Amino acid sequence: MSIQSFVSPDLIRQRFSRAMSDMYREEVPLYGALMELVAQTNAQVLRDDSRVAQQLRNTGEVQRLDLERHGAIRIGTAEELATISRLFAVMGMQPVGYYDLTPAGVPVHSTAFRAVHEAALQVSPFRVFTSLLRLELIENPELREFAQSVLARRSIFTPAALALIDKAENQGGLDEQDAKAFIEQALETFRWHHSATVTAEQYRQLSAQHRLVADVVAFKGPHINHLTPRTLDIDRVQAQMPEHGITPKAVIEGPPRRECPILLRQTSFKALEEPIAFPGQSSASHSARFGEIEQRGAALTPVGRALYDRLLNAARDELKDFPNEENAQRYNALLQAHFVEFPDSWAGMREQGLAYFRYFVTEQGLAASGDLSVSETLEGLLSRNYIRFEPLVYEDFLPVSAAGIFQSNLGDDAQSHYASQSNQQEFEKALGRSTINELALYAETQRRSILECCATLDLPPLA
Ligand code: OOG
Ligand code: NI
Repeated sequence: MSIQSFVSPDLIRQRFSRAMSDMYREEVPLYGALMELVAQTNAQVLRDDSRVAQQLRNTGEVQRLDLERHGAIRIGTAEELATISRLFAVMGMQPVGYYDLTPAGVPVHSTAFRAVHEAALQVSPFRVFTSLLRLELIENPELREFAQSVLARRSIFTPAALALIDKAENQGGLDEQDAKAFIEQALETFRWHHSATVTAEQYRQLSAQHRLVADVVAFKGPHINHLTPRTLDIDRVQAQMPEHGITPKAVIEGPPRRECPILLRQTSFKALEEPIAFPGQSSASHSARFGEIEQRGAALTPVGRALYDRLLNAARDELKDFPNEENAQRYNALLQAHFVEFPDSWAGMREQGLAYFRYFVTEQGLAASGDLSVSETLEGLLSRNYIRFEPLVYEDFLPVSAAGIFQSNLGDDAQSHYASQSNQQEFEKALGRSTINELALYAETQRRSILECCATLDLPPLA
């Protein structure tokens, strides 16, 4: 079979992301309402704020905005994680970053599957935050063994999905017909199942250990638990949610509101109390699925990230409590006060090396391209307006924010403390490969953009 007949992994991902969105809209009607609210708000921001509109046009993000969403799943075993990694690879998604949630009392560690090259992200920025349950943290040995035995019996992939993953790996891709079948079959893994695989009493025990343990162990597969659209103004959406019958959590996770947004701001709301059926006649309810929105800003360098972490921790330390309904106003004020230290202009952030940027040749640059000296510097080209820059958008997640999202959706009684260290090695052993360092990806994209400018301007490579 010739290479030409394969559907590109980027297109498979784009189609899969759409199929998943359609499935989720059917399963969780509030998701449809949220998508509409976000689309309206984004259109309004693009109309009202010419600076933001121009920036998103320059970077091309405006074209991917409507496609942009992330989902999240929770996996039970190492074997499941290794296979999900192969499934995502068929769609050009790789595990980026390692997130340890145990310090926040959530017994999982995680990665985010996503495309890694800016050209691929442009076709579809679809991401899936994927957590692996750490059963070794369950203290009761009988319950732990029970959970292990339940998980060992289940198969979360359809036989056809497994066959198509093999086929894609062996052939190096999938043709049109196989790609279509793959999308249908892969989607089955993420579907919600109304019936539990354990008895009502076993569900109760698992749940008493941790709600998350029940959510992973008691069901047939890793149902997608939320699908998050990207908004251009999270405060505006948050303020309008109540009118649309949506009650968000009290505090927006991440940095405070700024002129020049950085990293990621997120808020979530409980979507559904689901009736579940147990073998036999009994039933109960389970809250598995929730809604979330996010606003993305600039990716930070290690220096910028260290500053962000320090200021966030300072605000939280001064609050002396987890942010909640009662202290939300004070928390926001503390965040604003501490983040005064973080420069709020793109130029300032670039000069201090706090964020990653993409560079573009300007009209003037193009006009001058034949006459430039080989000893040009980046700063020299910038100062004469031959090139300009835009921030690189953050494509990843934040562990403190993720912990806040987990907790608010699992219920407030879900906080526990685990005496365990972060274990990236163990996670990667389960995954069957190493995770990719997200900072290296941003640095490469920035570097590629500088090299492209040099090529366009007929200059030897800078930096
Ligand atoms: C994942 C929670 C984390 C985010 O956006 O940080 C997350 C989960 O609840 O499974 O989705
Ligand atoms: Ni999320």
